[in-house]
Amino acid sequence: MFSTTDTIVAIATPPGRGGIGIVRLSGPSAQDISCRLIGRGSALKPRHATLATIIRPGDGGREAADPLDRVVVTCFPAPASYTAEDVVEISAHGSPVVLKAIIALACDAGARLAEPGEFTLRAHLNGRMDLLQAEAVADLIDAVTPLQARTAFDQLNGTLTGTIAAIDGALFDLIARLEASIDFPDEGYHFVEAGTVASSIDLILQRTARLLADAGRGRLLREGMQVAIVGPPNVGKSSLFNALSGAGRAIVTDRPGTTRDLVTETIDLEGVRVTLVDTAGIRDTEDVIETEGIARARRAEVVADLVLVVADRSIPLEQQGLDFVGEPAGRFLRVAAKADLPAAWHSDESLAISSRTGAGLDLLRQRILQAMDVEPLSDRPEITNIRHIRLVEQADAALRRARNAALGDGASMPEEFVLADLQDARAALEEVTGKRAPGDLLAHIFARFCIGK
Ligand SMILES: Nc1nc2c(ncn2[C@@H]2O[C@H](COP(=O)(O)OP(=O)(O)O)[C@@H](O)[C@H]2O)c(=O)[nH]1
Ligand SMILES: [Mg+2]
Repeated sequence: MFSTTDTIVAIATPPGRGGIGIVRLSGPSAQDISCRLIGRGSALKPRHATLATIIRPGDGGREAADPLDRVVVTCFPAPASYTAEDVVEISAHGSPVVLKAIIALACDAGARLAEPGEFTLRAHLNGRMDLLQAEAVADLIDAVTPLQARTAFDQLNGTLTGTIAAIDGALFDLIARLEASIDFPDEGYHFVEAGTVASSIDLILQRTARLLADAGRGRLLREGMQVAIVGPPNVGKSSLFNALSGAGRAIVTDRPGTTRDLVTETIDLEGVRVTLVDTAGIRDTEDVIETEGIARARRAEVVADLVLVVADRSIPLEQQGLDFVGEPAGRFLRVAAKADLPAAWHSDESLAISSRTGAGLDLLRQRILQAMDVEPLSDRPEITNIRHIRLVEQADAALRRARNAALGDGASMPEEFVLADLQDARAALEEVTGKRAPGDLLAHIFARFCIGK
């Protein structure tokens, strides 16, 4: 991918202004470069906060050297650092101008701008963390709900790594015994009997099954779900959006056709990250902007995990072009809005709510979770990332094939077939942790990171 022998630098804190902004360097020259920035002759004391001044060097002529900022410099010598290389963190005042100037000075002194995720990539390549832990770093940073953060931290902490390692270890053991049987057929004894192989595989299958049992929940927890609010104009969609998100993001007026673009807001629904999408009311219109808004609304409806179809309960349904007859299909939930006003219709298949009084909103939140098949996410699923889930499913399928081959026709077990399937299962598991990773996998995964991670 990119060179791992040079020294990289990036702003590690988020864009914008703050009390503190951190510039991070990693690589063989990290200490030298930072000492040059602060005009220090002697080495920095490891893991010690050192107060220093960043000096912008003069050009020896008209421009004199001048101080840039007062900073705290901390050096983490290899290998006890995030990347397992020499790392220096410079905590400056959190001003983008100051931080960019420090980056420029570091580059003048021989550092290179880090690529997205390059610090974590180095941590992985240097054996500090496996691939799934590196992915958990990104998940932890991206977490929106506390539960998402906790599951990501579990993975970073090594829970899933441990589970995978245990399965891999059992596989390794079984493969070794089978290989011995094949390699020494004349020794006069079998290292494993056919029946034993099948039952050993069953034990391993129990572990993959346990892991996969939680996968659906885990995936939902990690990825969250998208809920689109659709319906005719002026029925109270934007008001419902604001009530559920607790923010006044969407404009509410009594004029139909107010919402013309998609408005989204992410909320925490019992630990699940839900992205609410408010849409333009669907109607015939000549207005080009509104027409585009309606096209976007239709697309949002198609991609959403769940669609709230909203109607105004104080106006006859026919006038709104909706019928609400029969059970709604799985992905749709009917909402009868403005329940605080006198009702013009009633439907058992819809949920009455009022954004004005808040009536029915708690029930609606529950219905949203129910519709998505989410039991309360009180305990933490071990596996959440679709890449990991697919690979464990592959391993599980290979194990099943191996077991069937082992059971084959009893006496004559085709050991080679069993072995090949067991090797496939191992390969899949090793791709989860990155022990075995196809060429472009790392590039693909780390491209998701931001610069400075
Ligand atoms: N009485 C009452 N009026 C509401 C309620 N929700 C929305 N409205 C009013 O209905 C009008 C349209 O609301 P809005 O949320 O913009 O509807 P949208 O066009 O579907 O997004 C506004 O005048 C709101 O004040 C409600 O729960 N009760
Ligand atoms: Mg609206």
